[in-house]
Amino acid sequence: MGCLMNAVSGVRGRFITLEGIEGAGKTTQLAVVAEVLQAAGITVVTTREPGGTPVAERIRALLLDPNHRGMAATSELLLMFAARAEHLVQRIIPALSAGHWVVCDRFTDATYAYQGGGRGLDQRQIAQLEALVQAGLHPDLTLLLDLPAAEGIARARGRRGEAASPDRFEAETLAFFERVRAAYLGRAAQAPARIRVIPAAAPLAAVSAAVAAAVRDHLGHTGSGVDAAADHPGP
Ligand code: Z5A
Repeated sequence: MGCLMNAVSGVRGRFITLEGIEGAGKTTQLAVVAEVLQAAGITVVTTREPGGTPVAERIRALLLDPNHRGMAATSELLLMFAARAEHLVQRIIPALSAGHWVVCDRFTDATYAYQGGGRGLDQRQIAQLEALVQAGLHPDLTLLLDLPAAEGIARARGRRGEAASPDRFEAETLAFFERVRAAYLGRAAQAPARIRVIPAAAPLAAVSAAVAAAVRDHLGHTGSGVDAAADHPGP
């Protein structure tokens, strides 16, 4: 724990996360964020949660496996944070400490939205795990891609194809994703300086333009930050 605190205090790069219900366009927009930052001369590490390291990707496979549909919600919560602990120590903190910017597809806001809003777990328990695992490290900027749950589900279904079987989260109900969306919007209302809500039901070009503008705005506020080292693509 002491080691993590020391590592966090040495962090120099910036941490940007993308959030939203399934099909919101996070994976698509991650590339836009990376492109804007790279054009500003910043070294970018892209990654995702759950996942981003070999151990965390193994945990991801457990979490998404539709054969584990009966997994207890508390087990799911602990696995999310186990994957996150590994991801932070092995990948995110070293990258930030090297002065790189990390752009991550989902982070702890997803835990509040899915395990808190979706599964109904106590937000205070999530906050305790967040404090333990993150030791005060939080995203500097979060882009919340917001769209009606039914639309996100339809997009995700279209992308994977009607014939393919859904993973453990994709198999959830519309009501589940509506609770997740509401929890995300609730968090955005509580942290408006960090979480920028981007309307994501708009055509792709409009969403990409809004995402690029939000990142440029953030760059303007940070006055950042040129690092000409090599690029490090994520998984
Ligand atoms: N989870 C959790 O419960 N707790 C946690 O703490 C964390 C995660 C970290 C895996 O996440 C699951 O883990 C996730 C929550 C849970 N499950 N769910 N649901 P994931 O991020 O890997 O899986 P996902 O949310 O299902 O991602 P996704 O379906 O890939 O969605 P996306 O990345 O947001 O969307 P996309 O792939 O960029 O776009 C989807 C399709 O829509 C694709 O065909 C695009 O071309 C299309 N698209 C994108 N934008 C547009 C616009 N603007 N118009 C039209 N079409 C568009």
